[in-house]
Parts: sequence; C-alpha cells; structure tokens
Amino acid sequence: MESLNIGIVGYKFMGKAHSNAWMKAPLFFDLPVKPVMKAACGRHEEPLRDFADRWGWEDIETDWKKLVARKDIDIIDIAAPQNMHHDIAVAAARAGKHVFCEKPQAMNYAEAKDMYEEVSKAGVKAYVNHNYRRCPAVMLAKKLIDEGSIGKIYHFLGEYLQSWIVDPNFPLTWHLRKETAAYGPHGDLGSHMIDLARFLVGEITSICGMTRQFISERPMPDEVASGTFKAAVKSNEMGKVGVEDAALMTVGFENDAVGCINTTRFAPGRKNYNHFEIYGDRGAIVFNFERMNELQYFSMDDPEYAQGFRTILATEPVHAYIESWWPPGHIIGYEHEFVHGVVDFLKAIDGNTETWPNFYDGMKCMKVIEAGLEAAEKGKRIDL
Ligand code: SOE
Repeated sequence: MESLNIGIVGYKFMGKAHSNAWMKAPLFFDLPVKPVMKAACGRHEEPLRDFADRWGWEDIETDWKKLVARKDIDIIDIAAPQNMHHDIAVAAARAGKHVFCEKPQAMNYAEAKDMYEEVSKAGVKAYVNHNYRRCPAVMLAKKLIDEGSIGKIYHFLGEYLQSWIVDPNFPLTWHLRKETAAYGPHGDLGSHMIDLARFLVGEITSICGMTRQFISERPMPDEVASGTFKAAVKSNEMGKVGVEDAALMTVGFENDAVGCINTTRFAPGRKNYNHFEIYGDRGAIVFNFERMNELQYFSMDDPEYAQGFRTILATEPVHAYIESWWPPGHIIGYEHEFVHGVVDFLKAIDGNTETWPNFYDGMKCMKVIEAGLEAAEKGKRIDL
C-alpha cells in the first residue's frame, strides 16, 4: 500500500486534534493509502520535541519553509493560527504538496482566493477543516434536508456561543490580536456556522449585523504556555484587543431562506454551544454540538396526534462513519470528526476526487465573514 508522508505545522490544540486523527484513521477505517506522521514543525524546539515524541512524529522542523521543501513530505497539515495559512498553503501547493488546512481558511477574502487559485493551478488536493460537517448527526441533518423531509427551508438560525474569554484577566492571546487573527468570534466561530449554513441550506447572498468589543485591553500572554482556552499571563503589561468580542448577523440565502449567525466567547454556561435550528414548510431540525450524537427532528408528515420533536441518537451503523467505531449508543466525540476528515481527505487524494469543504468553500466562507464585518462597520446590508 502507498504511504503518504505528513508534515504538520502547529503543535497545540489543533496539532493535538490533527495528530490524533492521523494516528487513529488507519486503525478504525480501511484506507487506500497509509498516512505516515513524518515531521512536526513549530517555533519552540523543546515543547515541539515533547509533542513529536508523545504523538509519534518521526522528526521535527523549526522552519515551515524547510518542511515544505522536504522531498519526503507529501501532505502539509496547517494546524497553526490563520495568519500563517496563506503563505504555508501557497508554498505547499507550489511544491506539489496536498494541503489539509485548519479553519478559517485565511485572514481575508483576498488571501483565501489566492489560496484557491494556487491549489487549482498546482492540481493538488486542499481541504479546510470545518470538522462539524462530519458529525454523524449533522450528516443526518444533511440527508433529511436533501431528501426533502423538512420541505422548503425558510429559516437557518445559528448561534455559536462559548465563554472562555469572558474573564477580563484572560490574556491577549493570538485569537484577540488583529495581526494574528483578523477577526474575533465572527470568523473563529462564525466560519463554522457559515460553512454549515452553506452545507445544509445554500449560498448566502446578503448579510447585515452588529459587532461589539466588550474588553479593550488584556494582560500580555506567556506565548508558549497560553493557547486556545488556555490562559497563561506573562506580566501586568497590557495589550490592546484588536478584534470584536461578539457578532450578531442576519443573513439572506439565494433560495430566499433567511437566518442569523450569532457568535460570542462571552456566554457563561455555554462551553462549545454550536447550535442551529432549520425550519422548513414540512418540518424542522435542531442540532446542539454539546449533545453532538443527537439530532432533533420534527415532521409535519407525522399524524397530528403524534407530532413533536423527536430526538434521534445518530449512533447506528446506518449513520455516517459510525460502522467503523462502536456499537449503537456507544457515542463518539469531538475528535472523531477530525478522523472522518482525514479519512475522506486521503480517499480524495487516492481516488482523485474532490475534497469537501475545499478551498473554494473556504473562499466563499471568507467572503461572508468579510462582508459581515463590513456590514457591521457601515451599518448597512452588504449584498454578496
Ligand atoms: C476556539 O473558539 C475554538 O477552538 C475554535 O477555533 C474551533 O474551531 C472550535 O471547534 C472550538 O473552539
């Protein structure tokens, strides 16, 4: 069986989630190619070495350009903050490497468009890791919608709420700085919602909304020890927050549906509350990632005396990906979606089929993100 050598850039939260996926995919799924965890790349050698040893990466690099140039690397996995996505992805494409890229695809639409054009020109496969599509309950929602089970869709009501930076003492990590993040929850979390809306409902053609910044200054972080959801303050020196803290957006779809995409990381009690409701003329679907194995479904085709939201536990062999995991009811978790992404990415490379979502999808997502921020700044609706 052919092997494909992976080189990963990034070794914190996403580096961990991706490493788990590359390691578990061949154990639970029958793959046409064998992923080899060849080299991990990061700026700080000591924690990088610890990461590589723990997860079984054969080698380390402290310069991503050297990793991309290596002849023994076939796939570049970008698990670093979005300000690095464009340059690494373009260099990888030009070196003939396939690209597995974290979301959001880029800092802005221009970068995302350039990435799409470069991978298209190079003829390499590119995937942007909007992992929530590959939650079996979300795949069930897609199946029900595509079968017409809820009929013509009128509403997509999406809200992605977290609470990890509501504490003013949470430091100014890269997520909160303009030069490393470009946007706050509207891009970080809203990109997931926009991708799910495009996946389940259709293209977004207009957006309007509001953003707010609640805390304008935060203590500077210990860059090595801090990370996503992880606070490590370096000193009492304060830094300026460069992104929004909350975004409430109204969107219109090409198929006349209308909806909202609301995001914040200031919602105490909401840990990773990726929640959407879709209403059609024959029924409704409700998903809440904090109960990720369940999907709520209402059908007007049920007899009137028996109509009501039913909770479907999407852990049967008939549900996407489940057959490769556990028996019914043994549920799966957040990390399994990343494994599913790796499985389908490797199958797309081997079969020369399209990855999904790909860099076209990531570019369309960035267009909506950017239009939302413009709409909020100008106080008017932006048509895409
Ligand atoms: C932080 O908000 C974060 O890690 C996002 O960046 C991820 O995409 C999301 O899945 C979990 O929360």
